[in-house]
Amino acid sequence: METSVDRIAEPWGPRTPYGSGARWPARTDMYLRPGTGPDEVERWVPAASVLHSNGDAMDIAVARGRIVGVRGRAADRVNRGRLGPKDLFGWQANASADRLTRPLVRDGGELVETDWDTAMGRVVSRSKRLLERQGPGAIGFYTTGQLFLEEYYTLAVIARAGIGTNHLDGNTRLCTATAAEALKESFGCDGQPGSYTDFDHADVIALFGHNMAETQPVLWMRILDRLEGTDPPRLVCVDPRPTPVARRADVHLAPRSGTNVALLNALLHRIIRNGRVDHEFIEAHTVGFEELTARVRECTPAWAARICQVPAASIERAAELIGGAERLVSTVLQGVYQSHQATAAAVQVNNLHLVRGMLGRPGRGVLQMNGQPTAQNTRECGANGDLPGFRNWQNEQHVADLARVWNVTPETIPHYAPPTHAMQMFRYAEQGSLRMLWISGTNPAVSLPELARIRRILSQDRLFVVVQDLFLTETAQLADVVLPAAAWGEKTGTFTNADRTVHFSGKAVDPPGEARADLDIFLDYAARMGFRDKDGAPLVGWHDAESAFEAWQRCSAGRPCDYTGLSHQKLREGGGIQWPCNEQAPEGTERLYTEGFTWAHPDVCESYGKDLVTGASMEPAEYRSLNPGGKAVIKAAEYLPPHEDTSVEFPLQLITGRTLYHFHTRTKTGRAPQLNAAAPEVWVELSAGEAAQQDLAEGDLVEVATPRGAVRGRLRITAIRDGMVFLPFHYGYWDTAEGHRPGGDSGRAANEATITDWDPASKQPLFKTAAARIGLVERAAGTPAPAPTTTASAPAGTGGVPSTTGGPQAVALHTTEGRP
Ligand SMILES: Nc1nc2c(c(=O)[nH]1)N[C@H]1C(S)=C(S)[C@@H](COP(=O)(O)OP(=O)(O)OC[C@H]3O[C@@H](n4cnc5c(=O)[nH]c(N)nc54)[C@H](O)[C@@H]3O)O[C@H]1N2
Ligand SMILES: Nc1nc2c(c(=O)[nH]1)N[C@H]1C(S)=C(S)[C@@H](COP(=O)(O)OP(=O)(O)OC[C@H]3O[C@@H](n4cnc5c(=O)[nH]c(N)nc54)[C@H](O)[C@@H]3O)O[C@H]1N2
Ligand SMILES: [Mo]
Repeated sequence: METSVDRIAEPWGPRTPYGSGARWPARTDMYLRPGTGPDEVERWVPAASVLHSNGDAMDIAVARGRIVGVRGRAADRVNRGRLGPKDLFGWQANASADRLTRPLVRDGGELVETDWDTAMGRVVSRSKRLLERQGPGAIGFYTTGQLFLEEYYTLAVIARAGIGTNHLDGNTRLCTATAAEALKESFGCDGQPGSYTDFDHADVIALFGHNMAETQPVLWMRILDRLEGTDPPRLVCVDPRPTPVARRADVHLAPRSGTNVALLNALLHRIIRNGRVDHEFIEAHTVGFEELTARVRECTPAWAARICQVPAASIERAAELIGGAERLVSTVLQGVYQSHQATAAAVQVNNLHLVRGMLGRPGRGVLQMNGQPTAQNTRECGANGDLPGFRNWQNEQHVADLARVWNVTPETIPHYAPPTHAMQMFRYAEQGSLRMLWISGTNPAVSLPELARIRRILSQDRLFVVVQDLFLTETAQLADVVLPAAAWGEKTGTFTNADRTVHFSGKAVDPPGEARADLDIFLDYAARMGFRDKDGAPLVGWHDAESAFEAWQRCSAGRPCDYTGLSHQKLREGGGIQWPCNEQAPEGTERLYTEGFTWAHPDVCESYGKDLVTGASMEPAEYRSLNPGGKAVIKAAEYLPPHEDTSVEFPLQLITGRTLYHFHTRTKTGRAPQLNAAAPEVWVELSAGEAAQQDLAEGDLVEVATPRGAVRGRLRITAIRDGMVFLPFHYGYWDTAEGHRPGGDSGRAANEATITDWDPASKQPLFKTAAARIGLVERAAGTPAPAPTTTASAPAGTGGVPSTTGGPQAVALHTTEGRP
């Protein structure tokens, strides 16, 4: 059956209900540029989405050398043909007239166009001078969760063995550092235990600080289809905002921000008290249960209710659902990772699964979610604060093994301390020990906390800044050298989604002008720098995406993220496959830990764990005595109050986050007309009660201020909890209508106001815990806030706010498989 739907007005499209344990029916979504018929498409090039971590598989439609649309792949395990609004419309940004097409260098204060030789020449001569005068510690690399596996691996080899610096991290630090840390703390190693197919079996699904409906809309479609089918699962949602998830939940807990640990400890308290634990599983597979029991003994629902400001009865009800589940799936995302006590809270969700034995079987899984499309690869390849292949920097044998793969001496690879995290790299730049920062695929002048400070750091004369991007972003405008990169659809590679599914993404069209694939830029740098291995052969011995993939396969061999059974060809032809994929598991691995926690053993684990309060790394001997047999670690945590709490001067909690239609700093979604129109400007959310108290109304222009800075936007009154203000963080000072406003304070980026503070264990910044005040700037005069009505920002009242629609430009096609 074929239907067409305005996918701005109806972001999740039509339902295809299915029952517990059945296969999710296919629904193929397609959007072609208006006026283009399917018969005009000359080629369909396999790819997957890069606008979230879900890995929606799609084909890119090409006609006359241009991308003209996209279509979901019905056979793929991840999306069974479905696409979200950003997948459907986001590709249009590729053809934007303001793409970077030539390198730029700063001359006499201005950025001017130049050729690649000149631009790379400057990067190479600065690198060599710094290496000679100050050593490798003067050079840092800040990358992303949005390049391809082949690119991260090449960058990791360049930084860790070529330059020999410890300063390499991704913006994954802002994104999924806590996911990685929580997995390491509980299971000894990164890698999602669960699988998306667990949603097909679950009888209870619990989402912790995860607005899945807006941030992974295709996975939410899977849950919606279960909710409409036979034996629907029960939903628990923990989120202070009235998200579409919260609206569908059987129990919605809306805690004060920063109180996740108190809430989770109360859930654990009830579950243990009521004997809803699997003693056999605990005995066979875990250590630490006694300590957890003691830690949560006093954490009654009534105690947590006071801290979280949610009804104790609701906590009890949630504990009953989770405690009674036979097939429990939990997901965790930024409401935990970017909030106070991030790692401690994320680990308690793992503990819920460990004490209930809810792992390693269909419908029993935890997903410490990723956010960015390729964040998993940043971590695997060691382009974040880890060594490649989940090797342990504190384990000499792991370092020696990596040195063997690279044919360098172990001393070449810095491992005297944990790899430097991004927040520390910016601190080193601020203090002056870091003199060159190469930024690829991220826009820190909008996405890091406390932007006035970030602008100050990046504009220093003594810091040489290289920015590699598609556009002249807020960050690129502060650079000394700007390198124009090819985008998704213009280059070839692979990447891995949140449930370990690896996809191939092909080159559909040529990049504009002289723009080059990130891989080619890194390879060019390696060649110009002349990096050698210990026998004098080139350190980076590959020359294209396929040979880079093969090099990575050698590095991943025998590791948890084993790619040896995959190839570009296999992925291109067969669609997504979950790692590990090797001789023992040639079709990939659906679930980890079906036979015990194999990667937690002291000899093989990626990390010995950290103190969740101080962040201090545990010593190998400590871990060995705690966990000699390599079981899962149940790590308890005490609730501690947030560092920056509300006060008389700053009475509101400030949280920040996303809306369905935009991706991050909008370099792509702001250039896609349908997406831009759905949420064209920043807004501010407040509850009706709070607004009445401050004498504010829908559409009023207000200012949200913290000790760091202020943001102005129009007010949207929603069903958000009292005492809280929400800002979307998407809006920098770049604007389609107004052009560039370089320099100065934007007044509309949420991060003007956020705090420089991070979780002690994962080092992830706390974008969701700060104190603020709000004040009126100008009355509305009848204009509502420019916030979508289809999402968490839906107006609390009904009157006066027109519904968000996309019109004829936003109509997509759906072909649905016959009802099972
Ligand atoms: N549309 C869209 N989708 C995206 C992205 C995007 O930019 N736009 N980005 C992708 C990326 S990189 C990421 S990381 C993910 C993020 O995906 P999510 O984590 O789902 O998105 P956020 O809006 O950052 O935060 C989720 C929720 O946390 C809640 N929250 C805030 N403070 C607390 C707290 O203390 N406790 C609890 N329990 N909840 C709290 C907020 O109310 C918010 O609804 O989305 C991915 N998908
Ligand atoms: N206040 C607040 N701040 C936050 C968050 C929050 O919830 N609240 N969330 C945080 C999170 S989870 C994340 S992930 C970050 C995201 O923050 P950023 O990574 O800074 O945001 P993006 O806009 O995705 O920036 C990616 C950049 O890479 C460019 N790009 C895209 N594709 C390519 C490519 O193939 N090659 C190259 N070289 N460049 C490319 C894009 O044009 C864009 O400039 O923001 C963080 N900041
Ligand atoms: Mo993220």
